[in-house]
Amino acid sequence: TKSASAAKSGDAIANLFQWNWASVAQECTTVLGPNGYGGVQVAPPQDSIKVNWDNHPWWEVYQPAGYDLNSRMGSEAQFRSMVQTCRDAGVKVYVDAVINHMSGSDFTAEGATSYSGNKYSSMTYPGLYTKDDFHQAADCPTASGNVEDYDNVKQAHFCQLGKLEDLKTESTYVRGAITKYLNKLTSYGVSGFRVDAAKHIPLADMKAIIDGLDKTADGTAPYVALEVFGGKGELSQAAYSELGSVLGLDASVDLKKAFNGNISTLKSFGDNLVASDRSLTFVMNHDTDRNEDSLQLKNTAKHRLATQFVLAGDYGRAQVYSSFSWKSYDDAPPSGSNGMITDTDCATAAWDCLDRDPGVLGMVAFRNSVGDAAVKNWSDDGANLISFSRGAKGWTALNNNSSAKSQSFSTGLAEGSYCDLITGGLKDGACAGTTVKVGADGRASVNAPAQGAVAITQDSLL
Ligand code: LAG
Ligand code: CA
Repeated sequence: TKSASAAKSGDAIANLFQWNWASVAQECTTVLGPNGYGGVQVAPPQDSIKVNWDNHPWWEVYQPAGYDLNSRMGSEAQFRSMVQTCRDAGVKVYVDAVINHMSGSDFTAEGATSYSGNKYSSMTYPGLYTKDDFHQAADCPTASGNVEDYDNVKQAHFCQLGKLEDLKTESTYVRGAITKYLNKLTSYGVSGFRVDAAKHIPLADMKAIIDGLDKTADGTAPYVALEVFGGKGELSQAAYSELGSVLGLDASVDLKKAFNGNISTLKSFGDNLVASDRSLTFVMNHDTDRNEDSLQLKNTAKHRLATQFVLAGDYGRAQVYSSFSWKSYDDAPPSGSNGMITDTDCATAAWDCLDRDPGVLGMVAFRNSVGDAAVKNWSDDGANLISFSRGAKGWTALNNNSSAKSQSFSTGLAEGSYCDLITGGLKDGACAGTTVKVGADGRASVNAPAQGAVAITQDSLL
């Protein structure tokens, strides 16, 4: 439902998945801050397992081995300095919080050492958790000990998610340890959390943890986006959205369908989804990129155009996914043999830095300029060419065809010559790229590029 618009100036978040801390800091200063992103989401920063493989798979970071912040993205000092650098650049930092579980029973057996140098073994993390802090076989109704039916409340909450040792989040001690970890992050300047596997944490436990969170450096409650897939009743997005925002996983499914089919159907985008002000909306994340529930990173043109659509629209808080390229499931970002992720190099094929694509930056500027103005003047040709305004503040057309389309559109904007933000906007009193002339009747003749967009706003008026 779109009624309560979440879209606001400065709300766009770049999801720099598994960029190391030095690279995140640099991106905040040189790209995200200057171009008007309001936030950055970073990969799980807590200590994690380090497998005895030649290559360290990306998913190590989803197996916590402790709550100190020495990880394959950098040291605790580097993390802390990144948060401060980003804040100084006007970019808030959101952390992926892995709090439902610790590491997998198939890796604790290795008796391995973590990135921080912590030694741990099955359900035993010295100084943090012991066996009593975990759900045991008796707590879980399945023979495998794993969640098998994701719609079964007991299984979802008390069984292991793919062998990951499941924390007793109902216990006062465990809740306290988690809250302490999250509040340490807040004390370093973190502004909120993407809560991993939130659907597997009972609602009451999730509420208790959220209730225990300290205010952020901005003086507000932390922003919380809970990962809740599908689900019915107590396990539904509707139930968890009482506690905060939820990840826009259904939105990403709808976007895939539209961009692989006909984007004219996006006229009703968001209507049957969780309320706009409760949705962290994105085209993909690291999971959906791999399981193909969404478009994928390798669908370069569609990913870019769909991201521009999310930024241009008024449904949800917009997030832009920017990460490393991968060929097989276990592939990690470029890393040293010690597993430490090396600096992001957007000039190489190893990384796909959509967050700094000029066309995406143009649409971030569009979003910031139109604020919470409602979608108006929708038009579509029924065949992958759509356009709409945001009140009388901005207008955009998106063309999901492999050829350019020229047409006259009703823009809802005042008469004038505007600079297209996608091709560079207004620079030193002139248009860096395309000029769009809006007539006295509000109409403009526009050539919408193949699999591309045009966007103008009140602030790009010549
Ligand atoms: C999430 N959301 O609920 C993350 O977004 C998702 O990426 C995480 O799975 C999952 N929950 C647990 O935090 C990822 C990988 C899994 C990986 C897991 C733990 O998608 O493939 O499982 O992280 O590292 C891996 C192995 C499994 C193994 C398991 C336990 O792939 O074969 O059984 O670890 O050791
Ligand atoms: Ca659980």
